[in-house]
Amino acid sequence: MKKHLLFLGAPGAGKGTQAQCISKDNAYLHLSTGDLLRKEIEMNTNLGKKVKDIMNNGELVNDDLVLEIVKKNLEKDNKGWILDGYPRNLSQANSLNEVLNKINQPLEVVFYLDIPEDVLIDRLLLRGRKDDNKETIKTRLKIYKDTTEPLIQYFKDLSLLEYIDANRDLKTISDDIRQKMA
Ligand code: B4P
Repeated sequence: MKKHLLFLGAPGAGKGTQAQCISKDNAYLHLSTGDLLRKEIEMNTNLGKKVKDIMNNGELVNDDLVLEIVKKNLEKDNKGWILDGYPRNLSQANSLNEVLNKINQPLEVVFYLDIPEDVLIDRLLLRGRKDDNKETIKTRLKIYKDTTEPLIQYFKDLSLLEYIDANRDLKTISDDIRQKMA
């Protein structure tokens, strides 16, 4: 059973939803950079104050800030982990690689949740989080295409990529992921 997983996909593809479900099953650490950053905003920490406007505009938070959070959390004792929403660009992917080499916990599989754009826009508008409005979604999708999408080829070249059709019901998707984790 694979225990070092990464979920990749456009905003609203369902990375958080699936990562939560799979991490619960296996008592893995669910490391969502989006959730961790939102927590900092909620607690009004210095970091939270720095990232609030950036996130509400749908832009990416500074690489070094996110890396700090990821490192701190990966050091926690765990049975396995799921990275959700990290890395989001090539520089973050390289930093992650260095961190994982140091702790000797190599990535075993990357699940790429693929979904048509119109479906994810509808999903996000329905969810209605602060950054789920038409204007911000447009920004997030553009950043995704420009900076995150190249990671699909990056992980494919490393033979880590598993394609998941994310335009199905929740259970069918999780069953597919579980099967590919075995
Ligand atoms: P994230 O928190 O990562 O959120 P996301 O990409 O919008 O959503 P996700 O794909 O997890 O979708 P979800 O399961 O919730 O990022 C938010 C912001 O944080 C970024 O814009 C950025 O500013 C910042 N950030 C995060 N990581 C960063 C990093 N590494 N570097 C820099 N900045 C970073 O699903 C969406 C909706 O669809 C939900 O309502 C869900 O219920 C529904 N849904 C899911 N699966 C479904 C299905 N199969 N059928 C029907 N509905 C479904």
